[in-house]
Formats: sequence, C-alpha cells, structure tokens
Amino acid sequence: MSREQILDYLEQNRGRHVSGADMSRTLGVSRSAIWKQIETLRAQGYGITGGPNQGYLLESLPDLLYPREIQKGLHTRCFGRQVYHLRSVSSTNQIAQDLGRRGYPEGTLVVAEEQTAGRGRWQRFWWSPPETGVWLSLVLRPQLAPYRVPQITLVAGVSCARAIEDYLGLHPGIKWPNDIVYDGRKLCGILVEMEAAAEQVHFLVIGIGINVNQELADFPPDLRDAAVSLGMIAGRRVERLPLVQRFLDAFEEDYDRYCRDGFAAARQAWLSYQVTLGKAVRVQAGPEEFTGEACGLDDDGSLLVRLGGGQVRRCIAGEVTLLKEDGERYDPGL
Ligand code: BT5
Repeated sequence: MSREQILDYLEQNRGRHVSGADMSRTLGVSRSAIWKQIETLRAQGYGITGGPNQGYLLESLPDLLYPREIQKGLHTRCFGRQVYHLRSVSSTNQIAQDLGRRGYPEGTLVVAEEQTAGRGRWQRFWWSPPETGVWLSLVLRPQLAPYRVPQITLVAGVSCARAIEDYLGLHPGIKWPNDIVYDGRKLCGILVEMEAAAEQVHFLVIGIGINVNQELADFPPDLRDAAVSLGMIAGRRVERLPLVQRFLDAFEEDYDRYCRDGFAAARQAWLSYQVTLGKAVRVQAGPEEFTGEACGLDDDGSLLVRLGGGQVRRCIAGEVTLLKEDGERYDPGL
C-alpha cells in the first residue's frame, strides 16, 4: 500500500469522512499503517482531519508543486511526465543540466519551491523566494542546429504569455528576447542553456521563473521598480499549480509545432505579445553597444534595429533596454 493509494482513496471520497476500517479493508492494510501514512501526508501539507476512530476527511491540498498534483491536471504527451520536486535547491537549471547529461528523457521537469542561487543570463542572479513563484526547468532534446536555439527562447516566451493570459485573462507583453513584462515591469524570465556539438544540440535546459505571490515589499529594493508578480497585478492570491499545468500544456503544443513546422507560427504569436518593436532601444550584444529603433523581428527570430543612418542591424542575442525618446531609460533595471 502506498501513500498515493491512501490519497487517491481520500480524494475519491472528497467531502465525506471515510472510516479507517473501510480504508483498511479496501486497501488491505492495518489501520495503524494507514494512520502512520496519514501523519506523513499531513506533514507534507495535506489538510486531513479526523483520526483512526472518527474517520478521515481530506479538506485541502497543499499549496506546493508536488509531482502528483502537477501531473493530475496535465494533458501533455511528455512534458512533466517525470517530475523532480525540491523544497530548496541552488538552481533548477543546474539540476536539469545534470539530468540531461545523465540521459534523462525529453520533458523531464525539475521544479523547486525555492532557489538559493537562481540564475539569469550572463551569471546574473534570479531572485526565487520560497513558495511564492514558479521556478522550473525542462530538459529538451530537439533535433536542432545550435544556431536555431535562440528561437526556442521566443517559443517558450509565447507559451508562457499564453498560459498567463488563458489562466488570468491578463495580456502580458514580451520584451525581446526573453522577458515577460506587465506595464514595463518584469514578471517572468527565461533562461535557455544548451549542450551541443558544432552541428547538433545534445540537449537543452529551459528555465522559467514566474513571480506569482510576492508583494511589492517582499522584493529586494533594487527590483522594486522593475519587477512585479501576478498576485500584485490580479490583486489576489494566485494558485501556482494551474499555472504550471497550463504552461506545460501550452509549451508542449508550441514546441511540437515548432519542431514539426518551423518558427513561423511562434513568430506570428510572438508579434501579438511583443512590446519592443517601434521603440527606441539600446542593444548590448557582446562587447558592442548601439542604439536605434527596433523595427522588426526577422523570420529567424533576430531583432532588427534601424540605426541613425538608416542601416538595419540584426541581433541574434543580446540585452535590450527600451529608451524614451530623449534617450533616458524607459524600463529601469530590465
Ligand atoms: C532572466 O535572466 O530573466 C532569466 C531568469 C530565469 C530564471 C529561471 S527560474 C528557474 C530556472 N532556474 C534558474 O536558475 N534560472 C531559471 P536575465 O534576463 O539575465 O535577467 C536577470 C535580471 O532580472 C537580474 O539581473 C535582475 O535585475 C532581474 N531579476 C532577478 N530576479 C528577478 C525576479 N524574481 N523578478 C524580476 N526580475 C528579477
């Protein structure tokens, strides 16, 4: 008998007390064994009232991203079919990279309640406090040449924006390449890391961080002007589980389409969320820096920037700062 079976049993009988004796008969174990497992479930955050003599009642599920709870509402073929859940971890991307190297299959998911060394691009830090955000990473194994990998960032951004929109009815923006924003504040960041040989990607790790239930005062002072959470926008507490499920459903669908048909559909969807085009931008691409007007998204996902002299530059990767007309920063910290 597993804890899982007890939970299933309680769940099938949601809303009424089930007697320890009935459970013991149905599951073929002693009442004291059941009681022990119930204690463990309580320690995991399941709200179960009652005892061996009164019967048990499942009143609430934990507000934690347990694999079982994630998987119950998933419609995916392979994303999230193997889930590693951690209370606290340095970085889910780091764990997923380990799993990728050890041959774990496409769709393997690592999700944490807290990251102590969450990472952004170029060794930057990603603030990931306990139980208030979605911090997850997926292992992917696309048949892809490395030069196309930046497109996956855009695909994941679209899926994330779509999941947020479907779930909460908000229309977030995407700032090229990888930030999901709302009113100029960063809601979500995406970090794609790869292991590849010259011609072929071995595997990718896609890391997504979404701020969900932090309050403004919770944010470190240097992020307060530049960041926001879904709870702050919605004006209420937002459940994380459905968001994770919707993201995984949406991303698998978008990723499958991308692998099958190429980038065109994702590009079209990206354009419906983007907040970069038509704006004055400063671009940092490696050691180079230039300013201009973001004037288009190329067919391959590169940002097109028209420089002062009219010449158009393509950027495959880089950091974009949106500028006001007068050249001041438009979105501080982003
Ligand atoms: C990103 O980098 O936006 C990618 C963030 C990816 C985070 C996920 S969480 C799960 C997975 N595991 C990881 O270790 N990482 C991934 P970048 O564009 O470089 O932005 C980083 C910058 O965003 C920082 O320098 C801060 O200014 C800002 N920042 C940090 N934490 C933030 C937060 N929680 N909300 C909004 N902005 C934040």
